[in-house]
Amino acid sequence: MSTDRGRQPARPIASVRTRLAILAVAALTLAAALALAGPGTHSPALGRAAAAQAPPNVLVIETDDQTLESMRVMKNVNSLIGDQGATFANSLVNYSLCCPSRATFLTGQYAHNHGVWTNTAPDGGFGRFESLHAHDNLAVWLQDAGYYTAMIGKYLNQYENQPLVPPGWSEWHAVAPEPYRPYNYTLNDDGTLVNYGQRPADYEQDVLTRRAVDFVDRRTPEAQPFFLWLTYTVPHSGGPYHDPNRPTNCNNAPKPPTRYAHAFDSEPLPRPPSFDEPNVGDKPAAIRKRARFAPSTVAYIERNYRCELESLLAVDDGVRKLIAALKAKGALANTLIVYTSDNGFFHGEHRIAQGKMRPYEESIRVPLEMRGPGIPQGVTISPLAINADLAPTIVDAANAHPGLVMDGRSLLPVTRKPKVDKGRQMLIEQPGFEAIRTRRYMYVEYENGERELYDLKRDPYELESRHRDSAYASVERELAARLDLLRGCAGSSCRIQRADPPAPP
Ligand SMILES: [Ca+2]
Repeated sequence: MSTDRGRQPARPIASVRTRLAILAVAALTLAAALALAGPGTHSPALGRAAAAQAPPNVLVIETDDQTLESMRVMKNVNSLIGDQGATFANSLVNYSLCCPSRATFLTGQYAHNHGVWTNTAPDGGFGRFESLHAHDNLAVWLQDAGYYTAMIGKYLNQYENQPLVPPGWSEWHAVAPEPYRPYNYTLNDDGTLVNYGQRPADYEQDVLTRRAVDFVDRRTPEAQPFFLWLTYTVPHSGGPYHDPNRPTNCNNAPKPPTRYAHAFDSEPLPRPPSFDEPNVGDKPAAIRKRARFAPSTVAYIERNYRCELESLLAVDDGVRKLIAALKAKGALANTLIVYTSDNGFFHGEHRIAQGKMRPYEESIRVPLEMRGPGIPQGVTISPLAINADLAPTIVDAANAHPGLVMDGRSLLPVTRKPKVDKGRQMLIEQPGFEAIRTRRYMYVEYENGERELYDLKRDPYELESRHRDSAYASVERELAARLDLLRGCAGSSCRIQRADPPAPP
């Protein structure tokens, strides 16, 4: 938990100024060339030069607790982002919990390096992040690189409008201190606290979309590129338990807008082989002690699942409106758009009715789709990605300079050449366990000495841990050695690539 680990020497301000000066000279040179070309003429070569030099806008849309499985209902996200760019089929998070995951987004670091260990003080939450990284995070780096930066939605847990606008943000629209209320919440507009009521038009996700569309409308005529982090708060559940608007069957569950009140009323709850897992003898005691589900528990999971999907349709509408706004302004082609979630969620797999913070796939896998300059259209990327890659990707696209040693890597090269990936070794960690996820295996070491090992190629639902299977002894030894290298890694030592150890016949 060293606080200065991974810290680079302070950036020389001159280098930022020099870079801005070079950009300005380049822009002037281009303007002069365009003036010589005369009005009405069009030079494809100059067009390419301008496109190559203009830093892209960056729009990151992040949901809260959204599973990969739920992406099947996000028709606009899939058709307007994934189909127009890259869909990452195997994207993970280092620590599947809101605040640590968002701290990773803002630093490009794994939890053991960024030091935000949970959602609440003293080891986590906004206060912990701010004390460690207030003046050195993605927003600050992008501002230094000449970007206009904005956050709309939920910021880090326990952010309660102190300070009214944190450093690094040119514009600020945070729902605080209670981000999960669909109605009757407060929005902090650049330091002015605005209270929203309980009319259908006050529905939080739609208000966030309106703020974001307004932002795009205002900022896209500007030459200055923008970075917008739009963080919706669904499908996370949240109070109040009784809302004035339909649907009442989603009280005490994620709350959809009235227009989607019953869109998934008859949607069946997915029941993969791991649902209410019949035999958990291979699993740690925390799972073994769980009883099979009572019918009332299954009904609860199903209702919650349906309300989640309905609430996500509000986000899907928002993405359609945002893309339309960018297109109308001619800014779509030069905007890097990223869609993701901060962590996954359980819906009954392995006898876990709800929640996250476990090493199983449902918890650590998240949606990740991106489109933008240089990203090929309609590609599916099977190599592993992780949330620590997002900051490096954005820094790469924006030509910014990170103040921290980042643990992830830019995803832009792998979208063009998936074969550059030789087998990434991802660290999954949180208090209580550390794990290594490779393309084929998941190996977990718990603090109390328990172990799990899954061969995901043969057992994608993680039904049978092989940690006591002698046929897998050499696989386990090798993964344990690799995990030893990763648990204290920083920067390049987190990015080792190895082929998977061979599985037994
Ligand atoms: Ca979350």
